[in-house]
Amino acid sequence: MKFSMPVKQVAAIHDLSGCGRTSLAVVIPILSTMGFKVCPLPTAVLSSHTRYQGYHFVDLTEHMVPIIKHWKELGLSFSAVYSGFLGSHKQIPIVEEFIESFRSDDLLVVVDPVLGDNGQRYGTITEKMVSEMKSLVRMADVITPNLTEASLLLDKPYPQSLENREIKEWLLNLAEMGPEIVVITSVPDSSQGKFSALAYNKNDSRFWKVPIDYIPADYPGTGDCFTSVLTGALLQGDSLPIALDRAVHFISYGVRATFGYSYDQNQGILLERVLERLNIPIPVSSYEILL
Ligand code: PXL
Repeated sequence: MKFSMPVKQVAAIHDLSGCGRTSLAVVIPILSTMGFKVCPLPTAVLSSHTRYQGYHFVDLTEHMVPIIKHWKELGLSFSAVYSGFLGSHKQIPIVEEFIESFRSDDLLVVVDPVLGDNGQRYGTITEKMVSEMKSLVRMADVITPNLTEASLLLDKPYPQSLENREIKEWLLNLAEMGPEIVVITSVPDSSQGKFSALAYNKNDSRFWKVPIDYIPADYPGTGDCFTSVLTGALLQGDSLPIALDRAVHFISYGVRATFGYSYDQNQGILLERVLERLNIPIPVSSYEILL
């Protein structure tokens, strides 16, 4: 007998960090709240994310293949594969093989090429990881680099600001690498004080932009929260601009809910305070089409 699957399943390929709200610690609650079952394939276990000093890091590369083998034996299938922080460049071919072996017509492949932020690579990210990540993004339907990661993938210097014309070129260049949908987050506007998330959809050749007011705080894990909401929204059937809108406004709300406290920013946004907002009808919509 073939079992029915009342809830869509997402394979989430990320690390598990015990302190700070990043990776699986935010991916699972967000996607669960949005109605999806998450099957975590952990890439590493860390005492905390890498922005804290002195973190303990356990690379799980050698455990991934046996885990995947067991999943195959169990007959698992997925509506989406969503990868993020990887523990070693040796995991890239494993993730590629995973995607190939779970491919189906309606599998959504989301790759967040987690490499760095604010113009810097994260502590464990090597040059080899950057070059291998260029190969993984080819297999994705959707990629969501921040501006630092986009510059690493395109071998361009990290820019202080970008004109719309330039950011469109970056989006097109990334789409040429393979993905149908490219989203770049944390893009400073040339007009001061604003940041935006921008997206390009190769299918209809349209560009989208959702601006956001700048708040002078830097919370780790917001990229993971962003891509989790975007993935959940796309799985729920939202259009790209609405999914982008929901992801940006969720982060913005989370940052505002957190910013008023005197608080260790490395703990990330107070996700527990804002999760339920994921289930209210779209409260704000501020997307623009870039012509
Ligand atoms: O949020 C991205 C991320 C994921 N995983 C680990 C990290 C970071 C960012 O700092 O250190 C371990």
